[in-house]
Amino acid sequence: MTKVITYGTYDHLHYGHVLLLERAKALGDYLIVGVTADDFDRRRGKINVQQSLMERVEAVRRTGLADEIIVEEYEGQKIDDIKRYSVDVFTVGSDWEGHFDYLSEYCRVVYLDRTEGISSSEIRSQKSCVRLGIVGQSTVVPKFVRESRCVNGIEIVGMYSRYAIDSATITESVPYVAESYDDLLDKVDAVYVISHPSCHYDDIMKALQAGKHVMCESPIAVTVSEAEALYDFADSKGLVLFDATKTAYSTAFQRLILLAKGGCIGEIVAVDAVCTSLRQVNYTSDAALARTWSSMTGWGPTALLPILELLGQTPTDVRYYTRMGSEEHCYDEFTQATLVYPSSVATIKVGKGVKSEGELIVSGTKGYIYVPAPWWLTDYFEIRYENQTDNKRHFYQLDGEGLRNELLAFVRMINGNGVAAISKKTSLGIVAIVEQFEKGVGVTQLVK
Ligand code: C2G
Repeated sequence: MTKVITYGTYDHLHYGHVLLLERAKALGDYLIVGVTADDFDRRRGKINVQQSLMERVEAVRRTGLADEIIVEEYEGQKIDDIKRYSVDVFTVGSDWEGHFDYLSEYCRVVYLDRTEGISSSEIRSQKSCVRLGIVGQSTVVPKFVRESRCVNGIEIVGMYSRYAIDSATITESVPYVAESYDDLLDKVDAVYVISHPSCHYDDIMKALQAGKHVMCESPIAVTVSEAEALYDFADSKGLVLFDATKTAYSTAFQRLILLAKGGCIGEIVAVDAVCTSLRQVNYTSDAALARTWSSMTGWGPTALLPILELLGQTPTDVRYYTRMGSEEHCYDEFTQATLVYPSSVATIKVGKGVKSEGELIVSGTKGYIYVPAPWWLTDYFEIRYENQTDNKRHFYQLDGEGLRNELLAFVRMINGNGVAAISKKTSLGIVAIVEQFEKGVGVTQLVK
Protein backbone atom coordinates (compact mmCIF):
# COMPACT_ATOMS: atom_id res chain seq x y z
CA MET A 1 0.00 0.00 0.00
CA THR A 2 1.40 3.43 -1.01
CA LYS A 3 0.83 6.02 1.71
CA VAL A 4 0.59 9.69 0.75
CA ILE A 5 0.63 12.65 3.15
CA THR A 6 -0.19 16.31 2.56
CA TYR A 7 -0.72 19.32 4.85
CA GLY A 8 -2.67 22.55 4.78
CA THR A 9 -4.75 25.12 6.62
CA TYR A 10 -7.84 24.57 4.42
CA ASP A 11 -9.52 27.79 5.60
CA HIS A 12 -12.84 28.21 3.71
CA LEU A 13 -12.15 24.98 1.79
CA HIS A 14 -12.45 25.63 -1.96
CA TYR A 15 -12.07 23.75 -5.24
CA GLY A 16 -8.33 24.51 -5.36
CA HIS A 17 -7.91 22.54 -2.16
CA VAL A 18 -10.20 19.75 -3.35
CA LEU A 19 -8.34 19.37 -6.66
CA LEU A 20 -5.09 19.14 -4.71
CA LEU A 21 -6.49 16.48 -2.40
CA GLU A 22 -7.85 14.49 -5.36
CA ARG A 23 -4.48 14.49 -7.11
CA ALA A 24 -2.70 13.71 -3.85
CA LYS A 25 -4.98 10.72 -3.38
CA ALA A 26 -4.18 9.54 -6.90
CA LEU A 27 -0.49 9.34 -5.98
CA GLY A 28 -1.11 6.29 -3.81
CA ASP A 29 -3.68 4.11 -2.02
CA TYR A 30 -3.98 5.84 1.34
CA LEU A 31 -4.09 9.61 1.92
CA ILE A 32 -3.26 11.25 5.25
CA VAL A 33 -4.17 14.95 5.50
CA GLY A 34 -2.52 17.13 8.12
CA VAL A 35 -4.63 20.16 9.08
CA THR A 36 -2.74 22.98 10.79
CA ALA A 37 -3.63 23.91 14.36
CA ASP A 38 -4.70 27.53 15.03
CA ASP A 39 -1.65 28.27 17.18
CA PHE A 40 0.73 26.74 14.65
CA ASP A 41 -0.72 28.91 11.88
CA ARG A 42 -0.39 32.02 14.07
CA ARG A 43 3.18 31.18 14.95
CA ARG A 44 4.09 30.76 11.30
CA GLY A 45 2.53 34.17 10.51
CA LYS A 46 -0.84 33.04 9.10
CA ILE A 47 -2.96 35.34 11.33
CA ASN A 48 -5.99 35.72 9.06
CA VAL A 49 -7.36 32.20 9.37
CA GLN A 50 -11.05 32.60 10.13
CA GLN A 51 -12.35 29.07 10.63
CA SER A 52 -11.54 27.03 13.72
CA LEU A 53 -9.43 23.90 13.49
CA MET A 54 -12.54 21.73 13.96
CA GLU A 55 -14.40 23.52 11.16
CA ARG A 56 -11.42 23.04 8.85
CA VAL A 57 -10.99 19.37 9.81
CA GLU A 58 -14.70 18.75 9.24
CA ALA A 59 -14.55 20.38 5.80
CA VAL A 60 -11.66 18.13 4.77
CA ARG A 61 -13.46 15.08 6.17
CA ARG A 62 -16.58 15.88 4.17
CA THR A 63 -14.62 15.67 0.91
CA GLY A 64 -14.32 11.93 1.57
CA LEU A 65 -10.80 12.04 0.10
CA ALA A 66 -8.80 11.65 3.31
CA ASP A 67 -8.31 8.17 4.72
CA GLU A 68 -6.91 9.73 7.85
CA ILE A 69 -6.82 13.30 9.21
CA ILE A 70 -4.17 14.49 11.68
CA VAL A 71 -3.38 17.90 13.19
CA GLU A 72 -0.12 19.68 12.45
CA GLU A 73 0.97 21.49 15.62
CA TYR A 74 4.68 22.22 15.49
CA GLU A 75 7.57 23.04 13.21
CA GLY A 76 9.28 19.80 12.12
CA GLN A 77 6.26 17.59 12.72
CA LYS A 78 6.28 16.49 9.08
CA ILE A 79 9.42 14.39 9.62
CA ASP A 80 7.92 12.79 12.72
CA ASP A 81 4.71 12.02 10.81
CA ILE A 82 6.47 10.56 7.77
CA LYS A 83 8.35 8.17 10.08
CA ARG A 84 5.38 7.45 12.37
CA TYR A 85 3.00 6.61 9.50
CA SER A 86 5.61 5.03 7.19
CA VAL A 87 4.71 7.50 4.47
CA ASP A 88 5.93 6.86 0.90
CA VAL A 89 5.01 10.21 -0.69
CA PHE A 90 4.83 13.77 0.63
CA THR A 91 2.95 16.18 -1.60
CA VAL A 92 1.91 19.81 -1.54
CA GLY A 93 0.98 22.51 -4.06
CA SER A 94 3.56 24.03 -6.38
CA ASP A 95 3.44 27.34 -4.47
CA TRP A 96 5.70 25.50 -2.04
CA GLU A 97 8.11 24.29 -4.78
CA GLY A 98 11.51 23.59 -3.23
CA HIS A 99 10.40 24.36 0.30
CA PHE A 100 10.13 20.72 1.32
CA ASP A 101 12.99 19.15 -0.68
CA TYR A 102 14.63 18.25 2.63
CA LEU A 103 11.88 15.63 3.12
CA SER A 104 13.26 13.62 0.17
CA GLU A 105 15.63 12.08 2.73
CA TYR A 106 12.58 10.30 4.18
CA CYS A 107 10.16 9.82 1.26
CA ARG A 108 9.34 10.89 -2.32
CA VAL A 109 8.46 14.61 -2.55
CA VAL A 110 5.93 15.67 -5.21
CA TYR A 111 4.81 19.25 -5.90
CA LEU A 112 1.39 19.33 -7.60
CA ASP A 113 0.32 22.31 -9.72
CA ARG A 114 -1.54 24.88 -7.69
CA THR A 115 -4.99 25.83 -9.02
CA GLU A 116 -4.87 29.43 -10.16
CA GLY A 117 -7.62 31.97 -9.57
CA ILE A 118 -8.76 31.01 -6.10
CA SER A 119 -7.36 31.33 -2.58
CA SER A 120 -8.58 31.40 0.99
CA SER A 121 -7.37 35.00 1.41
CA GLU A 122 -9.43 36.15 -1.60
CA ILE A 123 -12.48 34.40 -0.14
CA ARG A 124 -11.87 36.03 3.23
CA SER A 125 -11.48 39.48 1.70
CA GLN A 126 -14.65 39.13 -0.42
CA LYS A 127 -16.62 38.12 2.69
CA SER A 128 -16.32 41.56 4.17
CA CYS A 129 -14.05 44.49 3.53
CA VAL A 130 -13.92 47.21 6.17
CA ARG A 131 -13.02 50.60 4.68
CA LEU A 132 -10.85 52.35 7.27
CA GLY A 133 -9.95 56.05 7.60
CA ILE A 134 -7.15 57.47 9.77
CA VAL A 135 -7.89 60.59 11.85
CA GLY A 136 -4.97 62.65 13.04
CA GLN A 137 -1.36 62.27 12.13
CA SER A 138 1.62 60.44 13.49
CA THR A 139 4.80 58.86 12.23
CA VAL A 140 3.03 55.52 12.79
CA VAL A 141 0.77 56.07 9.72
CA PRO A 142 3.08 54.57 7.05
CA LYS A 143 3.78 51.51 9.25
CA PHE A 144 0.09 51.13 10.03
CA VAL A 145 -0.81 51.22 6.32
CA ARG A 146 1.88 48.65 5.54
CA GLU A 147 0.66 46.36 8.30
CA SER A 148 -2.96 46.65 7.14
CA ARG A 149 -1.93 44.89 3.92
CA CYS A 150 -1.28 41.73 5.93
CA VAL A 151 -4.87 41.67 7.19
CA ASN A 152 -7.65 40.27 5.01
CA GLY A 153 -10.91 42.20 4.93
CA ILE A 154 -9.66 45.72 5.57
CA GLU A 155 -8.70 48.56 3.26
CA ILE A 156 -7.16 51.89 4.28
CA VAL A 157 -9.16 54.46 2.29
CA GLY A 158 -7.45 57.67 3.43
CA MET A 159 -6.81 60.06 6.27
CA TYR A 160 -7.82 63.43 7.69
CA SER A 161 -5.95 65.76 10.05
CA ARG A 162 -7.22 69.02 11.54
CA TYR A 163 -3.68 70.37 11.21
CA ALA A 164 -1.70 70.65 8.01
CA ILE A 165 0.26 67.45 7.49
CA ASP A 166 3.86 68.48 7.29
CA SER A 167 5.27 65.12 6.26
CA ALA A 168 5.28 63.78 2.70
CA THR A 169 6.11 60.34 4.12
CA ILE A 170 2.72 60.35 5.83
CA THR A 171 0.63 61.79 2.97
CA GLU A 172 2.28 59.52 0.39
CA SER A 173 1.50 56.42 2.46
CA VAL A 174 -2.30 56.76 2.11
CA PRO A 175 -4.40 56.73 -1.07
CA TYR A 176 -6.26 59.94 -0.19
CA VAL A 177 -6.09 62.93 2.18
CA ALA A 178 -9.56 64.33 2.94
CA GLU A 179 -10.21 68.07 3.08
CA SER A 180 -12.68 67.58 5.90
CA TYR A 181 -13.57 64.98 8.49
CA ASP A 182 -17.08 64.68 7.03
CA ASP A 183 -15.53 63.98 3.65
CA LEU A 184 -13.50 61.11 5.10
CA LEU A 185 -16.44 59.75 7.10
CA ASP A 186 -18.53 59.54 3.92
CA LYS A 187 -16.01 57.10 2.47
CA VAL A 188 -15.35 54.74 5.40
CA ASP A 189 -16.96 52.14 7.65
CA ALA A 190 -14.53 52.70 10.53
CA VAL A 191 -11.85 55.10 11.72
CA TYR A 192 -8.50 54.79 13.51
CA VAL A 193 -8.11 57.85 15.77
CA ILE A 194 -4.54 58.98 16.42
CA SER A 195 -5.19 62.67 16.96
CA HIS A 196 -3.99 64.36 20.14
CA PRO A 197 -5.76 62.98 23.28
CA SER A 198 -7.42 66.36 23.81
CA CYS A 199 -9.21 65.82 20.47
CA HIS A 200 -10.20 62.19 21.03
CA TYR A 201 -13.66 62.81 22.48
CA ASP A 202 -14.76 65.00 19.57
CA ASP A 203 -13.16 62.79 16.91
CA ILE A 204 -14.64 59.59 18.32
CA MET A 205 -18.11 61.01 19.01
CA LYS A 206 -18.36 62.46 15.49
CA ALA A 207 -17.47 59.09 13.97
CA LEU A 208 -19.93 57.21 16.21
CA GLN A 209 -22.70 59.70 15.37
CA ALA A 210 -21.97 58.97 11.70
CA GLY A 211 -22.41 55.24 12.41
CA LYS A 212 -18.72 54.35 12.12
CA HIS A 213 -16.76 51.89 14.24
CA VAL A 214 -13.75 53.36 16.05
CA MET A 215 -10.34 52.15 17.16
CA CYS A 216 -8.47 54.82 19.13
CA GLU A 217 -4.99 55.13 20.59
CA SER A 218 -5.16 55.08 24.39
CA PRO A 219 -6.14 57.12 26.39
CA ILE A 220 -9.37 57.19 24.43
CA ALA A 221 -10.41 60.38 26.28
CA VAL A 222 -8.91 62.76 28.85
CA THR A 223 -11.61 62.17 31.47
CA VAL A 224 -13.41 59.05 32.69
CA SER A 225 -16.81 60.70 32.23
CA GLU A 226 -16.03 61.41 28.56
CA ALA A 227 -14.70 57.88 28.03
CA GLU A 228 -17.78 56.31 29.66
CA ALA A 229 -20.06 58.49 27.53
CA LEU A 230 -18.24 57.30 24.40
CA TYR A 231 -18.48 53.62 25.33
CA ASP A 232 -22.17 53.98 26.29
CA PHE A 233 -22.98 55.76 23.04
CA ALA A 234 -21.10 53.16 20.98
CA ASP A 235 -22.98 50.37 22.78
CA SER A 236 -26.32 52.11 22.20
CA LYS A 237 -25.60 52.23 18.46
CA GLY A 238 -24.20 48.70 18.25
CA LEU A 239 -20.83 50.09 17.17
CA VAL A 240 -17.34 48.95 18.11
CA LEU A 241 -15.21 51.31 20.21
CA PHE A 242 -11.80 49.70 20.59
CA ASP A 243 -8.86 50.83 22.73
CA ALA A 244 -5.81 50.46 20.48
CA THR A 245 -2.61 49.75 22.41
CA LYS A 246 -0.70 47.40 20.14
CA THR A 247 1.28 45.80 22.98
CA ALA A 248 -1.92 44.08 24.09
CA TYR A 249 -1.88 42.18 20.77
CA SER A 250 1.61 40.77 21.13
CA THR A 251 1.27 37.01 21.71
CA ALA A 252 4.22 37.06 24.12
CA PHE A 253 2.55 39.79 26.19
CA GLN A 254 -0.75 37.92 26.25
CA ARG A 255 0.97 34.69 27.32
CA LEU A 256 3.03 36.33 30.08
CA ILE A 257 -0.14 37.85 31.52
CA LEU A 258 -1.87 34.45 31.47
CA LEU A 259 1.13 32.67 33.02
CA ALA A 260 1.52 35.32 35.74
CA LYS A 261 -2.20 35.20 36.51
CA GLY A 262 -1.97 31.41 36.55
CA GLY A 263 0.48 31.57 39.48
CA CYS A 264 3.74 30.63 37.73
CA ILE A 265 5.63 33.08 39.97
CA GLY A 266 3.36 32.69 43.00
CA GLU A 267 1.51 35.72 44.33
CA ILE A 268 2.29 38.86 42.35
CA VAL A 269 3.70 41.50 44.70
CA ALA A 270 5.07 44.15 42.35
CA VAL A 271 5.05 45.21 38.72
CA ASP A 272 7.60 47.67 37.33
CA ALA A 273 7.31 48.98 33.80
CA VAL A 274 9.62 51.42 32.03
CA CYS A 275 8.82 53.07 28.67
CA THR A 276 11.00 55.94 27.44
CA SER A 277 12.10 57.58 24.21
CA LEU A 278 14.01 60.69 23.29
CA ARG A 279 11.61 62.93 21.39
CA GLN A 280 12.45 65.10 18.43
CA VAL A 281 11.48 68.57 19.67
CA ASN A 282 10.30 70.66 16.76
CA TYR A 283 7.38 72.96 17.43
CA THR A 284 7.71 74.45 13.97
CA SER A 285 3.99 74.09 13.37
CA ASP A 286 0.66 73.36 14.97
CA ALA A 287 0.91 69.98 13.30
CA ALA A 288 4.10 69.24 15.24
CA LEU A 289 2.38 70.30 18.43
CA ALA A 290 -0.65 68.19 17.46
CA ARG A 291 1.62 65.19 17.31
CA THR A 292 3.23 65.91 20.66
CA TRP A 293 1.80 63.63 23.27
CA SER A 294 3.20 64.02 26.79
CA SER A 295 5.10 61.24 28.56
CA MET A 296 2.02 60.31 30.55
CA THR A 297 -0.35 60.26 27.58
CA GLY A 298 2.25 59.00 25.10
CA TRP A 299 3.75 56.18 27.16
CA GLY A 300 1.45 55.97 30.18
CA PRO A 301 -1.24 53.68 28.67
CA THR A 302 1.34 51.13 27.50
CA ALA A 303 3.23 51.15 30.81
CA LEU A 304 -0.01 50.87 32.77
CA LEU A 305 -1.35 47.95 30.72
CA PRO A 306 0.44 45.06 32.53
CA ILE A 307 -0.21 46.69 35.90
CA LEU A 308 -3.97 47.06 35.41
CA GLU A 309 -4.19 43.59 33.85
CA LEU A 310 -2.27 41.91 36.71
CA LEU A 311 -3.08 43.97 39.81
CA GLY A 312 -6.45 45.51 38.95
CA GLN A 313 -7.96 48.53 37.24
CA THR A 314 -8.48 50.62 40.40
CA PRO A 315 -5.41 51.16 42.62
CA THR A 316 -6.17 52.50 46.10
CA ASP A 317 -3.69 55.33 45.62
CA VAL A 318 -1.46 56.77 42.88
CA ARG A 319 1.44 59.14 43.44
CA TYR A 320 3.28 60.90 40.61
CA TYR A 321 6.72 62.53 40.50
CA THR A 322 7.10 64.52 37.33
CA ARG A 323 9.62 66.75 35.61
CA MET A 324 8.32 69.20 33.04
CA GLY A 325 10.05 69.87 29.77
CA SER A 326 11.69 73.21 29.16
CA GLU A 327 10.34 73.97 25.69
CA GLU A 328 7.65 76.54 25.01
CA HIS A 329 4.83 73.98 24.83
CA CYS A 330 6.12 72.19 27.87
CA TYR A 331 4.72 68.88 29.01
CA ASP A 332 6.08 66.22 31.30
CA GLU A 333 9.34 64.96 29.87
CA PHE A 334 9.58 62.32 32.60
CA THR A 335 7.09 60.96 35.13
CA GLN A 336 7.43 58.21 37.69
CA ALA A 337 4.22 56.97 39.25
CA THR A 338 3.61 54.58 42.12
CA LEU A 339 0.34 52.68 42.16
CA VAL A 340 -0.65 51.18 45.52
CA TYR A 341 -2.94 48.13 45.87
CA PRO A 342 -4.08 46.31 49.04
CA SER A 343 -1.31 43.70 48.82
CA SER A 344 0.91 44.86 46.00
CA VAL A 345 2.57 47.89 44.47
CA ALA A 346 3.56 48.99 40.99
CA THR A 347 5.66 51.67 39.38
CA ILE A 348 5.85 53.13 35.94
CA LYS A 349 8.65 55.28 34.57
CA VAL A 350 7.63 57.07 31.37
CA GLY A 351 9.66 59.61 29.48
CA LYS A 352 9.68 61.47 26.21
CA GLY A 353 12.86 63.32 26.88
CA VAL A 354 14.60 60.98 29.29
CA LYS A 355 16.09 57.56 28.47
CA SER A 356 16.06 54.51 30.72
CA GLU A 357 16.08 50.70 30.40
CA GLY A 358 12.71 49.80 28.86
CA GLU A 359 12.10 46.59 30.73
CA LEU A 360 9.13 45.02 32.49
CA ILE A 361 9.55 43.07 35.73
CA VAL A 362 6.74 41.19 37.47
CA SER A 363 7.81 40.16 40.98
CA GLY A 364 6.24 37.19 42.76
CA THR A 365 6.55 35.08 45.88
CA LYS A 366 8.04 32.14 43.92
CA GLY A 367 9.97 33.91 41.16
CA TYR A 368 9.70 36.76 38.68
CA ILE A 369 9.02 37.46 35.03
CA TYR A 370 11.63 39.49 33.16
CA VAL A 371 10.89 41.11 29.80
CA PRO A 372 13.86 42.83 28.20
CA ALA A 373 13.73 46.20 26.47
CA PRO A 374 11.76 47.17 24.49
CA TRP A 375 9.28 45.10 26.46
CA TRP A 376 6.26 46.75 24.72
CA LEU A 377 7.36 45.17 21.43
CA THR A 378 8.31 41.92 22.98
CA ASP A 379 8.39 38.49 21.42
CA TYR A 380 10.36 37.06 24.35
CA PHE A 381 10.29 36.82 28.15
CA GLU A 382 11.87 34.75 30.91
CA ILE A 383 10.40 33.25 34.04
CA ARG A 384 13.22 33.24 36.58
CA TYR A 385 13.47 31.35 39.86
CA GLU A 386 15.87 31.12 42.80
CA ASN A 387 17.29 27.95 41.25
CA GLN A 388 18.31 29.17 37.80
CA THR A 389 18.06 25.70 36.33
CA ASP A 390 14.30 26.08 36.73
CA ASN A 391 14.25 29.24 34.58
CA LYS A 392 12.00 29.13 31.52
CA ARG A 393 12.34 31.15 28.34
CA HIS A 394 9.38 31.91 26.10
CA PHE A 395 9.48 33.15 22.51
CA TYR A 396 6.43 34.02 20.39
CA GLN A 397 6.95 35.50 16.92
CA LEU A 398 5.68 39.09 16.73
CA ASP A 399 5.24 40.38 13.19
CA GLY A 400 4.63 44.12 12.76
CA GLU A 401 4.88 45.06 16.44
CA GLY A 402 1.35 43.76 17.05
CA LEU A 403 -0.32 46.26 14.68
CA ARG A 404 -1.60 43.59 12.25
CA ASN A 405 -2.94 41.47 15.13
CA GLU A 406 -4.64 44.55 16.57
CA LEU A 407 -6.21 45.39 13.20
CA LEU A 408 -7.35 41.79 12.74
CA ALA A 409 -9.05 41.87 16.15
CA PHE A 410 -10.78 45.15 15.22
CA VAL A 411 -12.07 43.70 11.92
CA ARG A 412 -13.26 40.55 13.68
CA MET A 413 -15.09 42.63 16.31
CA ILE A 414 -16.78 44.62 13.53
CA ASN A 415 -17.77 41.33 11.89
CA GLY A 416 -19.17 40.14 15.20
CA ASN A 417 -16.67 37.40 15.96
CA GLY A 418 -13.79 39.05 17.77
CA VAL A 419 -12.73 40.14 21.22
CA ALA A 420 -10.70 43.23 22.17
CA ALA A 421 -7.55 42.43 24.12
CA ILE A 422 -8.12 45.54 26.24
CA SER A 423 -11.32 45.41 28.26
CA LYS A 424 -13.48 48.49 28.72
CA LYS A 425 -12.58 48.35 32.44
CA THR A 426 -8.85 48.48 31.70
CA SER A 427 -9.39 51.22 29.12
CA LEU A 428 -11.31 53.32 31.65
CA GLY A 429 -8.73 52.55 34.34
CA ILE A 430 -5.99 53.98 32.11
CA VAL A 431 -8.04 57.13 31.49
CA ALA A 432 -8.62 57.57 35.25
CA ILE A 433 -4.89 57.44 36.05
CA VAL A 434 -3.98 59.82 33.24
CA GLU A 435 -6.86 62.15 34.21
CA GLN A 436 -5.70 62.27 37.84
CA PHE A 437 -2.21 63.18 36.65
CA GLU A 438 -3.45 65.89 34.30
CA LYS A 439 -5.50 67.38 37.20
CA GLY A 440 -2.38 67.45 39.41
CA VAL A 441 -3.85 65.18 42.10
CA GLY A 442 -1.04 63.42 43.98
CA VAL A 443 1.53 65.01 41.67
CA THR A 444 4.89 66.25 42.93
CA GLN A 445 6.72 68.51 40.51
CA LEU A 446 10.47 67.85 40.40
CA VAL A 447 12.08 71.24 40.24
CA LYS A 448 14.69 71.52 37.44
N1 C2G B 1 -3.71 24.94 -2.95
C1 C2G B 1 -3.86 24.76 -4.32
N2 C2G B 1 -4.53 25.69 -5.05
C2 C2G B 1 -5.02 26.80 -4.45
C3 C2G B 1 -4.86 26.99 -3.06
C4 C2G B 1 -4.18 26.04 -2.32
O1 C2G B 1 -3.42 23.74 -4.87
N3 C2G B 1 -5.66 27.73 -5.22
C5 C2G B 1 -3.00 23.91 -2.19
C6 C2G B 1 -1.78 24.46 -1.46
O2 C2G B 1 -0.65 24.45 -2.33
C7 C2G B 1 -1.62 23.44 -0.34
C8 C2G B 1 -3.05 23.06 -0.02
O3 C2G B 1 -3.84 23.44 -1.15
O4 C2G B 1 -0.92 22.31 -0.82
C9 C2G B 1 -3.56 23.78 1.22
O5 C2G B 1 -3.39 25.18 1.02
P1 C2G B 1 -3.59 26.19 2.24
O6 C2G B 1 -4.80 25.79 2.98
O7 C2G B 1 -3.46 27.57 1.71
O8 C2G B 1 -2.41 25.93 3.27
P2 C2G B 1 -0.83 26.03 3.06
O9 C2G B 1 -0.25 26.66 4.27
O10 C2G B 1 -0.51 26.64 1.75
O11 C2G B 1 -0.53 24.46 3.06
O12 C2G B 1 3.25 23.19 5.61
C10 C2G B 1 2.63 23.05 4.36
C11 C2G B 1 1.55 24.09 4.25
O13 C2G B 1 0.73 23.97 5.37
C12 C2G B 1 0.77 23.94 2.96
